[in-house]
Amino acid sequence: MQDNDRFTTLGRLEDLPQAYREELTQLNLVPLWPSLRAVLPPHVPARRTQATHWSYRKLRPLLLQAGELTPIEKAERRVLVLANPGHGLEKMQASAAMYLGMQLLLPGEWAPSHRHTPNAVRMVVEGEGAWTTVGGEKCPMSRGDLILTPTGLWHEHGHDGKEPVVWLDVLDLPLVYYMEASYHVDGERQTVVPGRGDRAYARGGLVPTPVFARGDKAYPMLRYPWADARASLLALAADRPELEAVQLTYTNPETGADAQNILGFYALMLRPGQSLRLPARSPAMVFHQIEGRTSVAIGEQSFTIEAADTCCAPGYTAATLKNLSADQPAFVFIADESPLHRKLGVFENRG
Ligand code: 1HN
Repeated sequence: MQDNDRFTTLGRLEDLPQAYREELTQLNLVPLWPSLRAVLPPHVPARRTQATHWSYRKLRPLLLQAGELTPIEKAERRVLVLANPGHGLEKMQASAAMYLGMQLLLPGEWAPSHRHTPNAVRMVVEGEGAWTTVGGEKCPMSRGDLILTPTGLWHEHGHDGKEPVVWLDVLDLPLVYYMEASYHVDGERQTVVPGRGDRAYARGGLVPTPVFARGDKAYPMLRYPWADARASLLALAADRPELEAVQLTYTNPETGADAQNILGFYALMLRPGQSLRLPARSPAMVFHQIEGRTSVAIGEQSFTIEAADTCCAPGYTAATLKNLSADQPAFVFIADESPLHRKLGVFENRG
């Protein structure tokens, strides 16, 4: 018998005398060895997260129906959660650390001000005229804009336009809830204060430099307009024809670090007809199609994501994305758990 075979079959709970097991239970004690392989499987972690696709064409009528069924006063946030069946729908998780929801705000509605410990971002899916005020900064919402509502900052949503507005919420709620650190506080309507990060930090590499005092905001840029991200991707693709992955990271312009502490956010452009293999890395990923159509192969599964569709991939799994157009670029918004994995020291890239 080889050394590393010696311990592969461990004792089961049933192997222990009933009286002994009962005595352990009485004292809040549990034997480790019957569960050791489950919590520490060989080579690859157990993952509940399943590759899952949410079609916008299918969910949109149900979200609009929610607008008729439930007034905003009865919902506070009118959201259909994109729940991963691998975790159980009631857990409202897309992955271990990521929550996804599609939120509807109708013209004239107001989603009142509150703040909470989980970090959120909004990726605007459709409609014009809505805004989110975050920490006093009023952020207009247009398709593809990314708006941060980092931990602890007051935020409220309003809508002065004429058509329904929908956005994708991405939160680190499952992780913060698991940590028993998730709570919210209700607040008053915010007073809008002057100053817009998307103007102050409009050009990469140029940051405002006060002479007397450094900016004191932990999150100086709250709105990342899609027009700027799209133009940057096209410029990067044109400048670097050899570049395999035309990708941008949403960063904090003062520190250069990820925009938020736990989840990472990226904009990816696939050139016409391009196929891109993303290596198997430890964090789970979410893909949201902003423009075009992309086929996504995740392990044995594959989906076609159309504009406004969303899908997720478990960690430790390679994904291949292919732009299905031969003459137009495709644009994909990506969220992942990389900042969390890197900070915790468990990040792996297995190629
Ligand atoms: C939240 O505060 C919002 O402010 C959206 O729009 C979704 C999901 C869970 C917990 C808080 C929002 C949320 C949320």
